[in-house]
Amino acid sequence: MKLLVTGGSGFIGSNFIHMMLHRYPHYEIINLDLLTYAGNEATNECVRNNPRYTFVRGDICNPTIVDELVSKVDAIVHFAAESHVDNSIKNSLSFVMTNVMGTHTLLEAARRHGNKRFHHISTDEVYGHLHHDEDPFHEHTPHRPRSPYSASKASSDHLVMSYFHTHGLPVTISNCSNNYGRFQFPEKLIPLFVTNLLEGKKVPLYGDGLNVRDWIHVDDHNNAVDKILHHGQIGHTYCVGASSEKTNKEITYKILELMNLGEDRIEFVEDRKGHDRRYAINSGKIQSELLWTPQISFDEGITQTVEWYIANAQWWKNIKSGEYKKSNDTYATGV
Ligand code: NAD
Ligand code: TDX
Repeated sequence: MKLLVTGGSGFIGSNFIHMMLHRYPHYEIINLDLLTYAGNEATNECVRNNPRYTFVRGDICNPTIVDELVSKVDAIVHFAAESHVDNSIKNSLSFVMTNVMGTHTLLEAARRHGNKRFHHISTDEVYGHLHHDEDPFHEHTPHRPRSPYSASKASSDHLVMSYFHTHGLPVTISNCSNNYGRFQFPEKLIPLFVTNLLEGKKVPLYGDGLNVRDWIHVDDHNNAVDKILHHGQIGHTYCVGASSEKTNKEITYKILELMNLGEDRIEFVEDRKGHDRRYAINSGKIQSELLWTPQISFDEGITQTVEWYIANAQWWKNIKSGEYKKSNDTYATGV
C-alpha cells in the first residue's frame, strides 16, 4: 500500500507516519506538507533515511502537485489544515483556503484518478459546543460550528461526503476530540503550558478556566485512523474520543503537580472570543464496529507527555526561538 499523507510534518500527521512505517513494513508514505509555521520537518528526523518515506514540500491547494502525487498512491489520509482556533479568530482566510479549498483540490484529484480511497481527519468542534448537562456528540449530531476554524472544518466534512454521494468516492471521516502528546506545536494548551513553565513563565488561562475538553492521546487517535482506513465502512463518519473530560483548570493543576510548581504560576487572562464551553465525544460506534478502544489513560498519557517535553527541550526551543524555520527552508517547494 502506498499512502499520501497530507500535513505529515505537523503534530498528529507526523505521529501517524512514524506509527504506520513501523507497523506496516511494506507500506510507503509520501508526506505532502507546505511547512507553514505549524510544520516542522525536523519532527520526521527518525524516518528521514527510510527508503519508504518521501517528503514533498507543497500546498494542498496546488492542483498540479496534488494531481501528480495522488496519481502515485492507493489512498490519501488527509491531516493538513490550519488547526489553531485563536489564529482563526484573528485572520480566517488561510483557514478557508487550506481547510476548504485544499480539501476540495485533494478530492478532485482523488476523483480524477479513479476514485482513490480518501480518509479525512476532522474534529469534534464541527458539532459546536455542549452545556454541562448535555449528552456527548455522536455521528448524528448536526454540524453547528461556532469558530471560523470549526466552520472551515465543517465545510470540508460536507465536501468529503458530497464526493461520496455524488461521485462514489470511497471516503471515511473521523471526528476526534482534543489530542495531546509528543510533537504538539507549543501554541496549544498542554505544550504551551508545559514549555512556559519550563521557561519560568506563567501560564495564561482563558476566562474562568472552566471550559471542558475531552482529551485523547495522539497514539489512540492514530490507532483509530488506522482501523478506519483499513476496516471502516465507506461513506461513514466515526466519532473518536477517550471519554476523558477535564476543565482547563484541572489540566493546569495536573501539569503544575507533575512539575512540582504552585498555582502562583497561573495567570487568568481575557477569555477567547466565542469560547466553546464544552466538548465531549461518544465513541460507541467505532468501539463496537471496529473494536477500537483507547489504550492510554489520561494520567499515564499526561505524565509521559510532560516527561517528553522535559527530555526533548531542543525540539520545542527551536520552535519557540524560530530556529526551526531555517531547517524547514532547506526544502524547496515542488514535487
Ligand atoms: P498541526 O497544525 O500541528 O499540523 C498541520 C500541518 O498541516 C502542518 O505541518 C502544516 O505545515 C500543514 N499544512 C497547513 N496548511 C497546509 C497546506 N495548505 N498545504 C500543505 N500542508 C499544510 O495540526 P494537528 O494538530 O496535527 O491537526 C491535524 C489534523 O487533525 C487537522 O486536520 C485538525 O483539524 C485535526 N484535528 C486536530 C485535533 C487536535 O487536538 N490537534 C483534534 C481533532 C482533529
Ligand atoms: O493559552 C491558552 N489558554 C487557554 O486557556 C490556550 C492556547 C488555550 N486555552 C484553552 C482554550 C480551550 O478551552 O484551553 C482549551 C484548549 O485550547 P487549544 O489547545 O487551543 O485547543 P481547542 O481550541 O480546544 O482546539 C483543539 O482541539 C480540537 C485543536 O487546536 C483543534 O485543532 C482540534 O480540532
